Formats: sequence, structure tokens, C-alpha cells
Amino acid sequence: MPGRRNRSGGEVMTVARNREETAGAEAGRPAFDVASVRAQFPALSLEVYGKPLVYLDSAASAQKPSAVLDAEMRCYREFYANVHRGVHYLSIAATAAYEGARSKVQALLNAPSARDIVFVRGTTEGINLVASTYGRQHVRQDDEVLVTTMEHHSNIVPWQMLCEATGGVLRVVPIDDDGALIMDEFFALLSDRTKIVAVGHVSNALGTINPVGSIVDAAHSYGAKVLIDGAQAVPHMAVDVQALDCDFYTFSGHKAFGPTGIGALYGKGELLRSMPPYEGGGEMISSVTFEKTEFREPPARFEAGTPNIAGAIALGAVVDFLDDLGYEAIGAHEEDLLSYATAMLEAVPGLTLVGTAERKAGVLSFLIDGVHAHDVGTIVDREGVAIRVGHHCAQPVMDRFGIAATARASLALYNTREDIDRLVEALGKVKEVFG
Ligand code: C6P
Repeated sequence: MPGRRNRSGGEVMTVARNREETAGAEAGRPAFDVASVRAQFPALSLEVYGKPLVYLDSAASAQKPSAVLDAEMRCYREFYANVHRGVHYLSIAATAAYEGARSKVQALLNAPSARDIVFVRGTTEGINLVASTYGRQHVRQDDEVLVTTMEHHSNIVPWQMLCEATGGVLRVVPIDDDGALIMDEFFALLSDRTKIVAVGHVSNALGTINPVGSIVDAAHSYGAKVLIDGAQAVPHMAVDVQALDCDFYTFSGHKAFGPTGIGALYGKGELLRSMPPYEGGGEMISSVTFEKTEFREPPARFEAGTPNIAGAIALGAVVDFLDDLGYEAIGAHEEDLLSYATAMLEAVPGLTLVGTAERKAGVLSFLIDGVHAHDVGTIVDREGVAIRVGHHCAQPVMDRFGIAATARASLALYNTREDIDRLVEALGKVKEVFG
């Protein structure tokens, strides 16, 4: 995948500084043409309430390009059978495509080996898998697991459950008023008791991009392992797990333009090999007797039962799709959009942005004076604009800011400045209704 990765340090994410500098500047790539990108997403030409849809809810789940939809359908139509279980033609073809998709995800994350990639249902399952295997193995009474205030519930609850079961202690790194991690507090919380640090690469509620490279380095100096929740990063930026040196990295396909029910967990090979199984069942064993079962090497050990075959193959098509566009061009486009959206929203009377960290991805959480977020969401919906409202499965973030909910517009590579203009126009209706 030439030209896509930035290996120049621990923070491997590519949000370009300046649109002109990089959009289309990657060797041999056509310029990022948002109109032609949009044309690849059938859902983006829908009308709702008689108005063209503006989709600003990609952090919840992204729309799907035809190439991904076709890849999934093609599998079912042309080469579908169970994988790793058949000697017949279709099973061999499906297995080759399924394992091919694993290699594509390996390349996406720059993992050293395809064996380090476990297919999971999504980020939630990836985190639960690590908490219930590596976590159960290594966290003992009074050991500590570090998370941050800005984590999604999926990166809190599994660790809380682990701590309850083992006598471990959950510690929380606080965030400042802009929604940035307070790194001094993180360094102060690290100790020889820290066994796991679990941190989001990008916050779904605030958009903050965390300095995950520095977090990994500091955690490793205490012998702790680091899991990065990449659910909100992979759709937007290049991720290089080797440069980051993280121990685990997980993401969901559906937020990255892929199907629901498929995602991936990267784990360092030696860690995965040392971990017990997550679930028991077919294909994760090398032999079974009633006395004893021997387990297979990873990733099979962690993929009990028939996997989401077509979903995994479609996830492979996501990798091709992102690779064709190039993360540099995607990042430049989204950065331009984020600056535009930030300025436009800041100019809306009575609107306050929640999450103003210096390093941000395309998430704009906001409050409107005197109007409940749910009313904001409902009114803009009638104008054809889809946003999310609520606590975004990040209640501790809401508590930190002393609020119950925000309205959240989240951006993806297919959004345009016109989408932002439509949002701002729709917010004008909120003002009309609530005065
Ligand atoms: N956030 C949102 O609207 P799953 O549900 O397993 O695909 O992803 C869970 C998850 C984990 N971490 C982060 C940072 C996330 O943003 C999410 C999902 C969605 O923000 C749905 S709650």
C-alpha cells in the first residue's frame, strides 16, 4: 500500500495540515474528489421527509460504498460455503477469500503477521476478548487497570467486570475542560501495579485524538500492556500497530464503511499465543476428548464457531476502498471539513461545542442554550439532517461536563461543506421553534 503510512514516529495517524498540501498529492493517486466518492454510496442519494439526506452520524455507523456491498453479495452469490471445514470447491474458495481478507486487515494496521489478526464482531467484542483472556490471566488482587474519562462504555465495562472478578482496581485518567487527556495525571497514575492501559485512539463523544504513542511508551516502561480502542480512528487515519508498539488494537467494520457484525482485534503474536481461548466451540480446537481439549494456535483459537464469512470478506473490500482513496487525502478532506464545521457551529448563537482539544477528528458535540439535545436532533431530522443525540455511550464524559446529553454531528470522508451548511440551516429551525 504505497504512500499510505506515516512511519515517522509513535503517533501514526495522518491528518494533513493543509488541504492544498496533500489532497491528491500522494504518488499516483487522483485528487480526492468528494462528488465521485459520494456517488459510490447509494444511501447518500436518499431523500428523507422529501429532502436530500445529510448524513452526519458516521461515528455511530457509517454508510457503505457499493464496492463493499457488492463484495458481500458476491460472496453469497458466487463462492459461499463454510470456511476451514470443507474439501470442496466452494469451501476452498470461501476460505481463500476469508483468509485473504485477514491479510488485507493485517496490511491496513501494518501488523507483522495475518496470524495476529482475529476477526471479532466489533470493537466491543475485541475488548471483551482481551479482558476475559489476557485480563483474567494477569490481573490479580490490587493490580490496576487504567482507562480514561473519555472512554466509550465498551472500553470501561469489560474492565470493570474484570476488576470485580479479580479484585483488581480500575483507575481513571481525567480530562481537561477541552476534553484532552491530562497526561501528567496519566503519568502519575502509572505504577508497577498497572497491568493494562485501555485507551481510545479517538473519542466518540469529543473527537479528541489521544497521544497513544506516548501512552504506549510510558505504560511499557512499567511493564503494562496497552489496548487501543480504534473504533473512531480507523475510518479516518492510518494506523500502524508496529510503529505504535501497542499490544492490542481493535476496531469495528461498520464504522469504517464495512458491514455490521465484523471487526478485528490485533494482538502481538507472543501475547495471543500465550492467551487462553475466549469462547469454546468448533474450529478453535486441535483435538477434543471428554478428558481434555487442545486448542489451536491464534487466530483460530479465538474464532470459535462459524465466523461472519461474508462480513469479513466485505471488510477486506473496505481495506481496498480506503487504500484507493488514501488516508492522506481522506485526512486532508476531513481536516478541512472539521475546521469549516467548527467555525460555522461556533457562529451559531447559543451553541457551545463540547470537546475542543487541539488534536481532534471529525466529531462535533454541542449544546444549544435552553434546548434539550433530543429536541435538537428531532428538529434537524425533519430537515433531512441525521445527527446523534444522547450520551453516546460515554456517560462519564457527560458527567465530567455536568451535562446529560449532547447533539453530535460526526463527519466522514463523504461529507461536504454543503452538509455543514444544511446542518447550520436546520439549527436555524431549532431557534425558530424555541425562540
Ligand atoms: N460508538 C457511537 O455512536 P461497537 O458497538 O462494538 O461497534 O463499537 C463500540 C464502540 C467502542 N469504542 C468507541 C470509541 C466507539 O465509538 C464505539 C461505538 C458508537 O459513538 C455507537 S455507541
